[in-house]
Amino acid sequence: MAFELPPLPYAYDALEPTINEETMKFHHDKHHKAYTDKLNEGVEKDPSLAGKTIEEILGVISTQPPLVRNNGGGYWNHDFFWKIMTPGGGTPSGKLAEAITAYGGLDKLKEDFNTKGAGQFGSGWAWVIADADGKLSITSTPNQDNPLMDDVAVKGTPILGNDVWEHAYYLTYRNDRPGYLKAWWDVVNWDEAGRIYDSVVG
Ligand code: MN3
Repeated sequence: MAFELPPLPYAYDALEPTINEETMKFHHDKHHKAYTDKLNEGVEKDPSLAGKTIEEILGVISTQPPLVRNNGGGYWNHDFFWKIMTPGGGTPSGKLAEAITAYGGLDKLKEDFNTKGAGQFGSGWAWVIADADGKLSITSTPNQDNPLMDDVAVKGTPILGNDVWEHAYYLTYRNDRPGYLKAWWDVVNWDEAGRIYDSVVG
């Protein structure tokens, strides 16, 4: 069974002015669709991947060619990205809010995340991840790698992630990646991030 492009959970213009409609249309309909289609090409070429979930594929990504790595990562990362954004944003609550306090507070979390995202050379992602005990940390990955891959430097469960490829921000922010990173917090879906966090700590 082929992977399908998941629909955006809101309208293309719902995240304006943080992310504009044109960016969302290209990002979802062109970029995410291309990752989805190419992932399916890769899966068709390897019978051992038949019936596997995307998370299962990411868990054995060290055995896979670049076609599956880049597009499997791109498929998962963008599905996650749409879900952890929402119009109007919000604030962290519950166990996730407690974990952020333990980390050093929300301002520190944002600052460390923005620094990591701005410092990722070339294309990639910045992440807030949780370990099995629920401890939060900040990491980044190149290209479409993510912390679920079996061979990345820092593994964990993604709680938040921001796409720092130029296609994610260039139409509005041009070369100002730090400005995009700073503005992005206005559309973070803290309810969804909290649900993911709760699933980690049980
Ligand atoms: Mn992208």
